[in-house]
Amino acid sequence: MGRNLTQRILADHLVEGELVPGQEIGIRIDHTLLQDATGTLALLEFEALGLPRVRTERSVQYVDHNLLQTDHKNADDHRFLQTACARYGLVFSRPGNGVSHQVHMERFGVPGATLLGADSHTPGAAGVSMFAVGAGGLDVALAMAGRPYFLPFPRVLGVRLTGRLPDWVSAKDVILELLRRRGVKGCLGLVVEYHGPGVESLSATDRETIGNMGTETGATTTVFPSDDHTRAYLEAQGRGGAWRPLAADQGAAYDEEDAIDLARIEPLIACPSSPGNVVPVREVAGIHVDQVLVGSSVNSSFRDLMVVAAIVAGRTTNPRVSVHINPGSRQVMENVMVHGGALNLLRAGVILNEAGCLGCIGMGQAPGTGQVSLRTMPRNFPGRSGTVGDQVFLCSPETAAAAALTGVITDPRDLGREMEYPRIRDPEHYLLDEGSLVVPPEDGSAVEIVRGPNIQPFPALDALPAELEATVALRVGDNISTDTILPGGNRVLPLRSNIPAISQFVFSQLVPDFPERCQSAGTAAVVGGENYGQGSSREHAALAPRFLAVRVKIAKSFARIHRANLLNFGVVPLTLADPTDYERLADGTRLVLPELRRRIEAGEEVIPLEVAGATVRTLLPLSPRERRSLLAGGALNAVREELTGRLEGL
Ligand code: MIC
Repeated sequence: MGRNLTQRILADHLVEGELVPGQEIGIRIDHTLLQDATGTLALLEFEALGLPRVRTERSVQYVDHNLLQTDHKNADDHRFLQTACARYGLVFSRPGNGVSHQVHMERFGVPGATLLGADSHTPGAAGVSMFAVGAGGLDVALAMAGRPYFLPFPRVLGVRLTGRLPDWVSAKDVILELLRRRGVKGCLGLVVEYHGPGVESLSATDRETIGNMGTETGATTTVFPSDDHTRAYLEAQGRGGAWRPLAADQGAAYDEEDAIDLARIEPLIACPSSPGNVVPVREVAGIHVDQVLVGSSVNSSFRDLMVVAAIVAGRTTNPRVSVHINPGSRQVMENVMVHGGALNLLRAGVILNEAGCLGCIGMGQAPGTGQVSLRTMPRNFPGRSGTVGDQVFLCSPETAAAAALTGVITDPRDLGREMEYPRIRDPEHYLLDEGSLVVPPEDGSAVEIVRGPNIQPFPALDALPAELEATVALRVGDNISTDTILPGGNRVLPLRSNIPAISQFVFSQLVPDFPERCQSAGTAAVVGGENYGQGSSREHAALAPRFLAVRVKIAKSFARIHRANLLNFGVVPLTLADPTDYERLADGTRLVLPELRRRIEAGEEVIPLEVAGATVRTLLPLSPRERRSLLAGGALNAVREELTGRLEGL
């Protein structure tokens, strides 16, 4: 039987393991990307490996998160990143040049190549048919060192697309439809591969939208075929030579199947405070809106901005709504200017911001108390906007533009009574801008890396002890995101290169005294429900608690990237064999894990916990590589041990 496209790309990049679902495989990584909020730590980790230069085809460091310069910290980090890039051979994308996802697709994306990014929305590069996966910074640092990326060989969900999107409905509604059907953990362990006749009606940036936000379904990544749209996009980017056609083999099979008739999709919206809380826009129409944000991580392409510009052209946005545009890249903005969009937006009262993540990660643009914010971004987890008790809805640029005009949530199809739907065509040739991409020198060995006081060394992590005794410092519920474990936002993000300082914010949204609880516990545990750690790839959500002495996390189930990050930093991720045992593990419960080290060394997968005279069964399925990392106290220790004496062999 033929292979689907996911299997073809993975087979092409396989360096370890076998293509058997569930088995761990190692794949060769062609490109890596870092952004500044994850990149400082990742570069410190890369540095700890002691290599002179990255060993990938292409590694890029973007500066898109920590853009506000309210004191020395972000500027310190940017200088560190720029000098480290010159030293180790990464391209440096300067602040203001744009969001990693958008710029990478524009300037570097290659169909069929693998991309590992320290940002969970990396799968946006599905827009140019990359196999693009989000991971913790340490995994990306190891890929930069030329090591494979390890993942369980995924099951593939084939989504057959038919039909064509109606007027006023766009790519965001397609991914919202998948989220409506499957929720935030419906695609855990799956790669979502789109195929079928409907694919050809979606442009490269439409596919980027679907891939980027596909992360919110829990999927490992999203894959699209490479076709004439892909070629047209790459040619318009002046990179037609990078194109090659790619598709599943004839008659390829999928592990699971779904189908979407694009013609039947209607405008959808994710309500507060989960991307999985999706309803038709008409069901919430009429709710007053205070803020509209278009752009950032997703829906920040030329088409997305131009459709808003066309809708508001010649009108004034509602005076009680603050309307912002965050372009995906400087190049996008330049093209919007050339095609007249910027003037329409400005004259309508829209605020044009620099290209970057901004409000998407709470870096500015926080809504006021009790205010409703409509955003085209991929996430609306509680408090992520920077405002406690926030009311953030996620929708398409069309729905956002309609609310910007009317001041209330509005089904954009209602605008059709007064105007024709503006179908935006991508330019045949974009105005290109590579001026903010700093290419590293051939030999960077003499470059001095500049470390301001905000750059603290990577903390030392000890190996797993023979036995663990811990106290439950906090028990939380289902679907806890990494935004809740360790917030983003303007106050916390600038501390990403300073683990002692950032650790003071762990669980600060839920309890004010988490660090003190850990201190009095000596060794601490955290207990979670289903899908613990969903959302961002930030490895700080594993490392900062570890720094506070959290050595064990026990949950009903874990999100993919967070589980990998826990193992990377030597935190034991135990899954409850019987989910009802969750009730026994309240705050303050004392736990003993007898002979933990011996059991893991022996490959035992059932780990008993002694709790108040009873035994709770937990599960710890590990690959040999994960086992080594956990025993060593983290992947960096394990790799260092492996490298000792054989650095050249890497
Ligand atoms: C996000 O959308 O949560 C982020 C900000 O892009 C993160 C990365 C981070 O926490 O820095 C992500 O998704 O990985």
